[in-house]
Amino acid sequence: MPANLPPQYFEAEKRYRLAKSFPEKMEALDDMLAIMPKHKGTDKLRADLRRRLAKLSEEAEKKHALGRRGGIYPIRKEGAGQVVLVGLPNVGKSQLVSAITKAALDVADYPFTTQVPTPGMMMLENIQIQLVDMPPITDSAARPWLSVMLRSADVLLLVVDLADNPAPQLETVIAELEGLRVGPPGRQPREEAATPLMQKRCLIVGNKNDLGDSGRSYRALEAQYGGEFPMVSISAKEGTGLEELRSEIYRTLDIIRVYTKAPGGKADLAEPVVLRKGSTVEDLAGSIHKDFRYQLKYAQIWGSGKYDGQRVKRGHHLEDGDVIELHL
Ligand SMILES: Nc1nc2c(ncn2[C@@H]2O[C@H](COP(=O)(O)OP(=O)(O)OP(=O)(O)O)[C@@H](O)[C@H]2O)c(=O)[nH]1
Ligand SMILES: [Mg+2]
Repeated sequence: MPANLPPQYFEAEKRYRLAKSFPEKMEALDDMLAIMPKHKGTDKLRADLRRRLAKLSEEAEKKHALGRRGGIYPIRKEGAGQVVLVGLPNVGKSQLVSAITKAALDVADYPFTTQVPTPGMMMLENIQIQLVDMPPITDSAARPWLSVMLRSADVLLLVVDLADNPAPQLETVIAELEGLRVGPPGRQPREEAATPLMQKRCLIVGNKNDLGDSGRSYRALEAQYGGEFPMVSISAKEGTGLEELRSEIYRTLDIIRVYTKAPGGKADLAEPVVLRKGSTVEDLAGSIHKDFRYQLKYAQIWGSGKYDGQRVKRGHHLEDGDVIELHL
């Protein structure tokens, strides 16, 4: 089957060949993957590009350029999901990440304090979620790898300062995202561009709700964007709204936790398997071992089955909290 690649693909490939730095190469590869039509004819090529991307990321890590401006590689994903913070300077991104993780970050009352992406882990019941504090999205020196980070993220937190006219901030952030070929689902890019927008789930965080007129500006923001985005109002400084933020992050990640058990045994509720919402018994089996997907005969389920221990087929949809016994 022919691959039928569009001309934009070859443009991205050219950029890849000419790229000198790891982030530039990775971004071009990422673009090639995004542009490539998905069908049987491109399966091999896609797998090959993915391998190249993984290898580049490994090499970049070996070089360990972290800390040097411009030579930074993306943060390795850890935990059940990666949440990347996006916002203008000084809105409180670093304060937010240090408030909900134990990461020690630089918080200061001047803009462009954060210069490199810095991860922190947040414990959410029995799973860990990675939050990545970022330099402001308007930091042009950070641009080559900002794009790589945004694309690898599972969720973007769009952080705005409620005390400083948040709606235009949000529009600037969304426009900057589009410039980096990333966007919230459902939005049309302003112009026809070579590379399609990679859609990312976004959550709006109105920060600094302890200040002046922030209540009113949050309500106005909600009226304008509430239908399109999930949103929360917090004060990272005073620690208010953080519980709601944590559960909103979980919801936006769109994941479920299920537990496996051996016949006759008990499920270990401290060790969930994290899957995308909508996953089936077959997906669960495949996530444990790729051969299990094919070897699976049936499963028994405690939770979303009609009765405990019910036999279900491989296509059965799982729900958060289900306990599964796989029979191979
Ligand atoms: N009143 C108030 N001030 C806050 C809050 N969150 C952050 N700040 C203040 O806002 C300033 C900027 O906070 P940072 O966390 O450094 O902001 P940032 O978005 O990481 O800034 P850059 O790294 O420059 O992009 C600091 O002076 C913080 O103390 C909040 O909830 N309320
Ligand atoms: Mg910062």
